[in-house]
Amino acid sequence: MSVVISGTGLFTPPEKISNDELVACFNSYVDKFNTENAQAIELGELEALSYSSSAFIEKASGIKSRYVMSKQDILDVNLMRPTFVERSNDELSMQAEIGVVAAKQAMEAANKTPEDIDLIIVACAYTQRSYPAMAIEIQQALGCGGWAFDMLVACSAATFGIINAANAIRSGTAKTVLVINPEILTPQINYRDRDSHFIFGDVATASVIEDESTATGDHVFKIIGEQPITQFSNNIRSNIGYMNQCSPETQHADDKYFIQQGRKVFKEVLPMVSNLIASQMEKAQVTPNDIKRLYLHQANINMNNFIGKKVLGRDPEPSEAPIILDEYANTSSAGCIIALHKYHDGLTSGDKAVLCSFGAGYSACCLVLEYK
Ligand code: CO8
Repeated sequence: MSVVISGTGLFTPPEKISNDELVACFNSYVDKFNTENAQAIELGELEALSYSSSAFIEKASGIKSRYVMSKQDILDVNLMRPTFVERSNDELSMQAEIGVVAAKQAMEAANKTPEDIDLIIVACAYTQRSYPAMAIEIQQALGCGGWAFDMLVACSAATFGIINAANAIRSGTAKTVLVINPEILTPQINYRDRDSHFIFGDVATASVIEDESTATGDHVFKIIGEQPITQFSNNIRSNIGYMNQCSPETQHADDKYFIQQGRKVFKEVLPMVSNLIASQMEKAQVTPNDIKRLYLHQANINMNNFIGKKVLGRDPEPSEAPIILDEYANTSSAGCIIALHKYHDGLTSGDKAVLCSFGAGYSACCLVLEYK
């Protein structure tokens, strides 16, 4: 039995924030903070804050803009966070809503109807509530049967989700699976933190996974190699969770947002990922010359350039290792799926590709694909 990715979908939020807009708000906050705390700063009791800069952001990360679910309040210096009207239990929740849009597109691309889907996996960095599962809400919204569950693996959720889907198909517990990645990340960004205020955006992606024999989509990728890997690290961390309210004194502390040691992540994750891809290519008997696309996790352009060079043994052409983080920023697990969704033109039957995620945990996952 061969399992394939037979269709993908993408929901892009309607609002976009440029680096200049984000930096202007951050720098207004810096001015406000330094003015309000001038005396303490003068006395050496507090450190003055420094400006952020669009030039730094673009050079250090490659990010130029990001799409968001709530622009106005993120750029309001007195708020600096998205705000959403809480929906009633009878309304479709926001994360389910954007997941449904991406899922419908993926089903259309794969020529599938809701009746064909018998498993839905919502795989992402955060779910907006603990239960009922977002996946079960989406199952109802789409009118699918079968079963559904949520899983969280930070930036590797989508690829780990695809592997879970493939295993469900191989075991016979499902025939056609939707893996949905509704990544609403902006609520977890500390917009007052210069090191991380620029990193993430919101998005949703979806993929249909099925047996090769039932696939009729126009762009079908057969999974010919797969390996997830994890290794514990505190270098990317968020302590947000259901027990926070039990410690009221630290309930809203900065560690409840996304925090990372970016340099350490860079240094530690690069060899982990390069080795993982090399081992999977060897196992699938695929050479660097065979690889026509590298669909990599979209966190940092310098990281992707490094991995691309390591895998191919030369600098990849832009078309070989598509970059979407310039426009979308880091969208956690959805990033490599956006690249796959947008950049499959020009592939011909038999071409090989690598789909690879890496991020918090640490967690990484490499799928070797063959274009059908
Ligand atoms: N503007 C101007 N200067 C700045 C800014 C800024 N905004 N920020 C930092 N600087 C300064 C620093 O103060 C430092 O100054 P100095 O040299 O005087 O000390 C200098 O710039 C260099 O700082 P860094 O060393 O931190 O800069 P880097 O070149 O390392 O770039 C990056 C920072 C872009 C963060 C980079 O380290 C990076 O991308 N690392 C890899 C990160 C990565 O891949 N992380 C994966 C995390 S994503 C994930 O797993 C998903 C988690 C779940 C989703 C969470 C949703 C919220």
